[in-house]
Amino acid sequence: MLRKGFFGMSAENIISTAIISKFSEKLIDGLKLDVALVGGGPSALVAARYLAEAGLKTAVFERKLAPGGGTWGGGMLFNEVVVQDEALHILDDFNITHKELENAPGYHTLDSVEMASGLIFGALKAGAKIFNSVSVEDLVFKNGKVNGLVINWTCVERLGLHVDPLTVIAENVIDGTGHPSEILNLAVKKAKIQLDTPTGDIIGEKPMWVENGEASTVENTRCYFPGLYACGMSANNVMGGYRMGPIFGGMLMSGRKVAKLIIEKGR
Ligand code: 48H
Repeated sequence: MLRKGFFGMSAENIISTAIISKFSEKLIDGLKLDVALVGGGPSALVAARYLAEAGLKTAVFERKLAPGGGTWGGGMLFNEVVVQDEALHILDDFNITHKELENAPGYHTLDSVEMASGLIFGALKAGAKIFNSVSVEDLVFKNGKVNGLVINWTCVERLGLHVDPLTVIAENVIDGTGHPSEILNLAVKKAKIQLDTPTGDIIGEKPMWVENGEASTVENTRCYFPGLYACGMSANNVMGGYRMGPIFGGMLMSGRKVAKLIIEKGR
């Protein structure tokens, strides 16, 4: 039996007020962060979990309604993905089920829907906040350092409405936007930043070479400008790594690595 709230508030008023006030609390709390992650793909979700677990105030800003990035669709919409031995400990930390291939030891398959939902759940349970349907459209850039993000609702972006954004201040920004490296691109084009790459610019992703792509994704996960890191496919793209298709160990290990770099820097 639903009861009336204080001052005779109706059930309709109680529900709407609760949602507006709780979301506002969450958003106001998220305006000043230790780490802001752009994109809620697998690498960023892994990073968010370990960062939050280490006590850093962490939030993920994801353009789509559902975080998870390219995880959900497996390979060509067959909703299974492959992960190699080296990344199994991360799946285990998230309690995600995996099974070794009998004919190819070292390779494991898992359900991509369990992976996406497990990573989202794990990041949230560790204390990271996820703001979905929010697009990052610009950076805060002050005193030669990236200082945060400029955000707006994705529907505002999609409809091309002339609505000014809001701002999030963050000590560390991670570009987890996948193939397009959107945030590093913004940094180069708008802030005229020279990234820490051989050309100062984004080199651009190369074609498929699984082993090489997996290794270079992890290797290229690092800081590219004061306050600005890249993980996952974004890190691969910025340094001109090879793509690897629907094997996800590199993404998971990249998330683990960027979290470790930021946690260690903080000590
Ligand atoms: C808010 C944004 C913005 C923005 C983008 O691509 P993702 O899944 O990210 P990764 O790098 O963790 O994983 C890559 C993997 O999914 C993949 O594509 C692989 C392994 N490909 C191999 C191959 O050969 O093709 O997710 C990125 C997320 C998405 O959810 C976007 O919606 C989001 O970032 N995003 N969110 N503001 N400006 N740009």
